Amino acid sequence: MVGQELELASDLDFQSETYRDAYSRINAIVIEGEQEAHDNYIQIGELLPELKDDLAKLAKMELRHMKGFTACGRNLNVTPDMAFAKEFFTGLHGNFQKAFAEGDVVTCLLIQALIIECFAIAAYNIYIPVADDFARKITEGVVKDEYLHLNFGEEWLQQNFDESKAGLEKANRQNLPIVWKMLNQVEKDAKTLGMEKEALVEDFMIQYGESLGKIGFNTRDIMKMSAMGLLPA
Ligand code: PL3
Ligand code: FE2
Ligand code: FE2
Repeated sequence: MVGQELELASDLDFQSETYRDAYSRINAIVIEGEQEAHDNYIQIGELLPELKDDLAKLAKMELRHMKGFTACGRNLNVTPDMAFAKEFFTGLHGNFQKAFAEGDVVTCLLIQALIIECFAIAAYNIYIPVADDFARKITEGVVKDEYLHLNFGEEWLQQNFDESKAGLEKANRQNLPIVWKMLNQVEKDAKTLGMEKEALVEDFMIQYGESLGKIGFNTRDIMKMSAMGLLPA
């Protein structure tokens, strides 16, 4: 596996038109994702006023990530396709805003601190071995922070598990299929950057399943919730 990745990495031409075209969309997705993550943590802070300062710190990290990835695109002379990226996130964005308007902090945390962070952790870990030197260093720093963000969500949901369980199951059913759709949309461009969809799916499911286990779900629950991803969005 590692050998295969290294071989692929050496085949990549970061300056080619094909690579840069795919990067214009993937880079935009990551920039938009980090910006929305910032906004989401600020909003979660409004729902959890006692944790507002902690959440503001997480939000600030997201802005740093956004700037780091903006520099990665600039370094390759790529203009990020931000309109594409906004569209890419509409499903999760709309569901987050709806939950926020209802004061539904459990759904907000599931979308941002579990689903989006697990998606980011999987994507960044798969990207690191095939990235250009500049982007690799930035991404290595970013992914460490994402584990902290995931951990924040896990801890809050674990401490409030009994009251959150049903809400988490419902939010999982509504949002996991959207992630599957997003993965399919990004599959071709990710492959151009040397990232395989199978690896992304595998890393995402391992990370997400582990998180659900830490929060308090048993194996049977986790299997059931994972299978929900396969139902129509
Ligand atoms: C939360 O902190 C960040 C949210 C970002 C979401 C990223 C999703 C990435 C999917 C596309 C995979 C490509 C990764 C390549 C990195 C330049
Ligand atoms: Fe981030
Ligand atoms: Fe994050």
